[in-house]
Amino acid sequence: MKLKEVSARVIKDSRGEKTILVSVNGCLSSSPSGKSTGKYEAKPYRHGVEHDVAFINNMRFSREINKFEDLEFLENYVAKQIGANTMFALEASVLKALAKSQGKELWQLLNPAINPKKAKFPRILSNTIGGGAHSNNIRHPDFQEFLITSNNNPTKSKEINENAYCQAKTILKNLEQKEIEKNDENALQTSFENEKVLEVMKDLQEDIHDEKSVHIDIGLDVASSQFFINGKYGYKNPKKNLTREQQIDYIAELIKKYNIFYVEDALDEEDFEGFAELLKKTKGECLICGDDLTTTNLERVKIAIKKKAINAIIVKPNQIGSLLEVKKVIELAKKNGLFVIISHRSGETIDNTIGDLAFAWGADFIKTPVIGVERLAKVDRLIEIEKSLGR
Ligand code: 2PG
Ligand code: MG
Repeated sequence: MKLKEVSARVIKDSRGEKTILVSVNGCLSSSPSGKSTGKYEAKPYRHGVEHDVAFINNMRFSREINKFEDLEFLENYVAKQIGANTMFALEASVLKALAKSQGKELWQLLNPAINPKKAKFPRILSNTIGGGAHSNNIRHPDFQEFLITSNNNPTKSKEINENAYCQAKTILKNLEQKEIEKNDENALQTSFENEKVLEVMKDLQEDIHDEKSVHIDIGLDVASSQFFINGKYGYKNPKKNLTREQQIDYIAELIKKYNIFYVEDALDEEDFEGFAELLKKTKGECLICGDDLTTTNLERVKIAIKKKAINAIIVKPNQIGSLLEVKKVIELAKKNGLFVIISHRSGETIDNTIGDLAFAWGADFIKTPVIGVERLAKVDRLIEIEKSLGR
């Protein structure tokens, strides 16, 4: 396939911030953006979004792209001239155009060997109550995300997560005696401290079980690099400074007390050894996940595996930009028994590419709330795939 029409323009993401939209042969893709970003993420743009937009609009790429691996030609052409956000939007739109030209779905192009009757769908992991860097409440929990997940049937799981969200809102409203607002990724805001929110999550778990006979698991994104200052974990609500050892003990205690099944970025993004201690301490009872730690960067994933730091990994395509790299990261992670979680960013667009990536490459989870058009675009894409396969 020749790239006959390639263009780009600036659009606004769900936070109202500028991002890039790329069009290739009439197929569109756009990039999300993070707020609690990892230090080792690739730069989103080479010299700002406008520079990258101009580069794409002036591209003169003449080679044909006929399969996923041919993205390499494109990556050689754009080498170091665009940022990761632009690379993701460009590659995703090229692949959508290629899939269309071959009469295929994107997931089929991404994994020609997939068995669509048997391939599993990812479980939807939804931020339900939010704190940390995503909160604009003055007083808020220090942990960034209180997550839930149920099963791997997209249609049912969407309904359960939506239901749990409404129920969590009612619980918070009754306890706080005020209207509950949403944060920038549509999670519910509260002024409660971490443990109080975990109590709410426990109540939520019981309510959903009693009313719907469904079990939901509880997860956390601690996003601890955001409050790791001068070698200590500086909590504000309530105020306390924890050493690294105390942080490991604190998280391990919470995992036990609240039966938490998933904890992301419990330690600072530099502390592979701290992650390894926590993993050892929790004896595989909980998914100890890296996000800022690994930043979808193959070299950092190799270190994490070597140091036995994690048993789960967040994959955010725009942390690295190249979908060839994203695929390598997922393959390496799976080969080493890590659970794979493909994730949205806090600033999102209606792009649904990560739905196809998650299904095609066998991700165990997709991390996204089920509220708002930008997040639903991903969930609804999975449901569309599910329906098209008659499953
Ligand atoms: C995270 C994400 C998504 P951001 O930390 O996991 O919630 O946040 O996109 O701001 O990095
Ligand atoms: Mg995170």
